[in-house]
Amino acid sequence: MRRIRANAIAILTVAWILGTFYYLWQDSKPHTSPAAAAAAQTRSRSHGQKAAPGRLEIHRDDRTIPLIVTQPPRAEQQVHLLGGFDEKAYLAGKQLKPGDDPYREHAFNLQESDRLGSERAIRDTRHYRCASLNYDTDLPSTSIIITFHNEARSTLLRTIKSVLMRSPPSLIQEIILIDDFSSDREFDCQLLSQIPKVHCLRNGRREGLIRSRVRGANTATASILTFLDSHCEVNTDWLQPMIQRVKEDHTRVVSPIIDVISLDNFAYLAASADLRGGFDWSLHFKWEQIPIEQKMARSDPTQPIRTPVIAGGIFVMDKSWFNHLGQYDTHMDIWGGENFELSFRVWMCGGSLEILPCSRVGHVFRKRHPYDFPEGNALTYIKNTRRAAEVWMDEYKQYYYSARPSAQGKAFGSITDRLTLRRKLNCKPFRWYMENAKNLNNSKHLRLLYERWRLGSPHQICHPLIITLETCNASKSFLYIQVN
Ligand SMILES: [Mn+2]
Repeated sequence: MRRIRANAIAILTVAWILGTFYYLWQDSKPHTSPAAAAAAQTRSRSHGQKAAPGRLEIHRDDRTIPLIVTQPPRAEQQVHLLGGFDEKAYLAGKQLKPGDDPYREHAFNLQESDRLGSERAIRDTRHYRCASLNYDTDLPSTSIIITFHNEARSTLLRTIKSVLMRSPPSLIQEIILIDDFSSDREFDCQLLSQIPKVHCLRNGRREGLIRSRVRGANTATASILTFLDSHCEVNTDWLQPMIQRVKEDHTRVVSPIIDVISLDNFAYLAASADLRGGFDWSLHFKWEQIPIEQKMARSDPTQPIRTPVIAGGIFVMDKSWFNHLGQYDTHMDIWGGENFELSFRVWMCGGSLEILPCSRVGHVFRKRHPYDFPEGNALTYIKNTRRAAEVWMDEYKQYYYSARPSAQGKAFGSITDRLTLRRKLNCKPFRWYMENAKNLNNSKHLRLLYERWRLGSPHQICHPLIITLETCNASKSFLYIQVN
């Protein structure tokens, strides 16, 4: 009898252990299921590069604070926040006409955005422990830089107002708007400049995100730069964690967890706190699960998550560090690829990248770019990513070209200046980025894979950092990367 009971206990224990391992293994797999891929696609910055994602699936974290973030400001606060700016007149100046397709101009439901108004209560999506963290009382202030091109008035104003409502006023030195030559919007800049702390610059021709941001950074007067997209809503205490980390170490470049604002009904949805930035060899940004070892080592959910790349739309960086590292590659056009160039450069030239789980900013993720690329969407993306690959990826650029054969022979301009910069800054090789910034050596698993590759294992392992399930077709491979 006793033996039977002991056997039963042993069997149950083994089953429990196997179950636990299966659960962890499932959890650490890259996005392979359509639902996970759809969620990843929704969160990815590749607005409209691929087919539309399916059902929106967001990890809802029950441990977050189920509270409303803010009460709408009272009338006297409203005056204080917006000064002489006439919000009603501004919003009424450009409205959807009856019968117009609400998605046509902005690739999100404009009718719903307009209906919401400029301030609303949203859910505090942070882990509950974030609310009890303390930050220095003497944090330096920041210049917020927002570039826009034909942005809807209601989303742009909501971005600006959420910053004013949910940041300690002493931390906001100024909000710099750069109107990137929006069509028939000559007056937007003039009107928005009436809001206290807001300055607006308008480009005389279409420059794109990259040169517009550099223009904004050059006029910024604070020692810390905060780049923000033009269709966001910042959440409670979004700014303090980021400024604190940059104040402690000016070489850190930090970004928030980017929550999802539904493009259909503008619902504010919590994003998973277990993701970091990644990419495939064709240089498409992807969200990926934090590696299992790193996940298991995380005992405190408020701790920063080191990330190989950032999504690029929202981040905080010390201004002198931004300038020291060569700002941006200003020969990149319109949008795309600049986040890889910046991420590689930061890691390889002595800095680091982090996602801070206690900072949350909502963003409207879209399925397509609502604006035109003068040179065409694909050509611009190729030019920009090719510049990033040629300057930073050394011998690894061959993987980029095999994943994106159409990039061969496409013009990408001169990279002499950027190569000179790389030499001047004495940046490490891309191999170092792959092996150290992603910490190959600390992973037994990857070391094993490396050995198998070195000994000539066929098919599955094309390279220690590229693992495929089928053949060594680079376009189907994914990068197995990690940072501890
Ligand atoms: Mn965006």
